[in-house]
Amino acid sequence: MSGILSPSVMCADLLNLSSEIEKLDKLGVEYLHIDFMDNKFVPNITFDTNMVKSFKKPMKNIRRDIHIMAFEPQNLFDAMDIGEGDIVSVHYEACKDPHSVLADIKGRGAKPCIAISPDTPVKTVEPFLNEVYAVLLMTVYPGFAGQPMAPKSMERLSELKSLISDFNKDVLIEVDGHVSWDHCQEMRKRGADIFVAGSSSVYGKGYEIDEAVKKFYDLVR
Ligand code: S6P
Ligand code: MG
Repeated sequence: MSGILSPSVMCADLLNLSSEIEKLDKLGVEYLHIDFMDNKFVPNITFDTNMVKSFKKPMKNIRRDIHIMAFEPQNLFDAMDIGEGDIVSVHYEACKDPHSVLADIKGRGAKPCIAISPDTPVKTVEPFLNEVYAVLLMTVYPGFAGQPMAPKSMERLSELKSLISDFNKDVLIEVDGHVSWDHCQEMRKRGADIFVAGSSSVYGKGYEIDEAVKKFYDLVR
């Protein structure tokens, strides 16, 4: 399978979000990465639930990749209008009962994913491999764009890939955090499938978005 791109909308031009989404859609980009933060699980706020819902309006083919950095995320699903076509990541560290939260996402017709922060052991995801579409491996500490890669991220990616292979599961790996021009190819080699691209690549300086997207696909396909 080819590498899948998910540009992080918190790094886009926030005053022109409709046209930013339309541009990605026209370029054939698969996903729009939407970071939701509750200012409790992480010390920051990005978009509210109504905004997360509104992102659907300008979308034709591109789909929402909703990364929820909030405690007990199931309380937000109605307000975000989660349903078919969405992929939705919830943090292992933020749910009392991750199994039921993942089942709730699936019940709405969306694809459930489990996210883990850099200090959570990779093996933690093992009990969820039967239930998820993807594991979202945080390669920075959740909360902010523009951070350096967290230590041991590449080793953790390889460990996750072999865990999934050992269990013979058809589960994708999404990498999120400093997925830079310099890192994305190595991440691909180590088993990443979905790439969250932000300020260290497609929304960095020097490229128009169409050139940046093409360059990214050239590196990971
Ligand atoms: C961080 C968030 C990420 C960022 C992404 C930005 O909490 O989950 O999705 O938006 O890391 O990309 P970059 O290249 O600035 O790290
Ligand atoms: Mg994210």
